[in-house]
Amino acid sequence: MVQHTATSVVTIERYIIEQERLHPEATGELSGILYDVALAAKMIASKVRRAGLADILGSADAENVQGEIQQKLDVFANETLIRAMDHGGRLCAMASEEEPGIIQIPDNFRCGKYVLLFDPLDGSSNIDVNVPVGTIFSVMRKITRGTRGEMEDMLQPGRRQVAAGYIIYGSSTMLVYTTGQGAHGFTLDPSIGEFLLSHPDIRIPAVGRYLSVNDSYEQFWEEPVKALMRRYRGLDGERKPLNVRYVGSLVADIHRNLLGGGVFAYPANQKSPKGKLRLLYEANPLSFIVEQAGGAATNGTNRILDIYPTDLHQRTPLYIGGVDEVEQATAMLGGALSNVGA
Ligand code: AHM
Ligand code: MG
Repeated sequence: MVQHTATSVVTIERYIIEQERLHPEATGELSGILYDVALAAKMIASKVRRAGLADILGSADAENVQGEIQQKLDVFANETLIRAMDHGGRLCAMASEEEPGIIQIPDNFRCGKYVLLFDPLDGSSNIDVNVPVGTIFSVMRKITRGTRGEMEDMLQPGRRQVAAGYIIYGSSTMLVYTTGQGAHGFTLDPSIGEFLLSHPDIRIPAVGRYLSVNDSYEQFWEEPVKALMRRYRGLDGERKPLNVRYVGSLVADIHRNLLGGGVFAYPANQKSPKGKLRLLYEANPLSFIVEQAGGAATNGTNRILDIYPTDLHQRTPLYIGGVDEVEQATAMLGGALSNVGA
């Protein structure tokens, strides 16, 4: 890794190029995908920042003062990502939480050797109350032989991701990504429109501080999950209690715990036996990042990154954060944790 001091000004473009130079065999295609995602992120950030003005500038499906048609933000984010990514010649297909099937590259554009999976605007129901939302993305190498991307290219276990990241649209906009050499964070400087390196080589604190869980589902949890949550809260006397913090916006909850330490849990419950969160668009990319930061992620019985997906929109229970807390989950839920940490 190229070392930078806390005061060097390093743009995301320069950082990606420097990382690429460490791999003489790299073709630059992956770097190109990351630039394009960063560009889409800036476009989405600019729109999200104006979200509170939607009523003033025009209502849904009506023309606003700029002559644009107002769109729901999640639809805008989805289309922005597709338009930013479909013509670069680096992808052979995409998949989005917002679309039922594979998104093919239009015939007039070249197909590349990667697939991109994304959740364009996670937590978008929080926009109305000015709570942070996020974009999550995952990049896999194409494994099938033809030119176009196929379902088999999408349904690969998360450990085969070559890059993953998220963007948090909060009090500032941040992009955190990994290509398997640590997790690095960049903050958007809106005055110059650049993502600047602000959090090189993020490490999740070894001592957890936070527990993020929606415990309004407690009545529907199985007994071992209830016991685990009592453990996290220090109610069984086995550990120091964690502090409960739940935004209800996945990227914001993960981001806080990544920097502050702790665990995020979205267990299965009797009403949602497979949990709520999506393996390919949410759990896999976030698990890759958290593992690269020295943490871990499980569905309770298996490491998230080892799960073989069978369906594009598959859901999974998720316990993700510091190794100690995730190990506690696997011990109490009957799983075995392998390959934790980076
Ligand atoms: P979405 O993809 O429909 O936006 O839902 C995902 C969101 C996550 O951001 C968040 O962690 C979770 O749903 C919250 O769910 P709940 O309200 O059940 O706690
Ligand atoms: Mg989502």
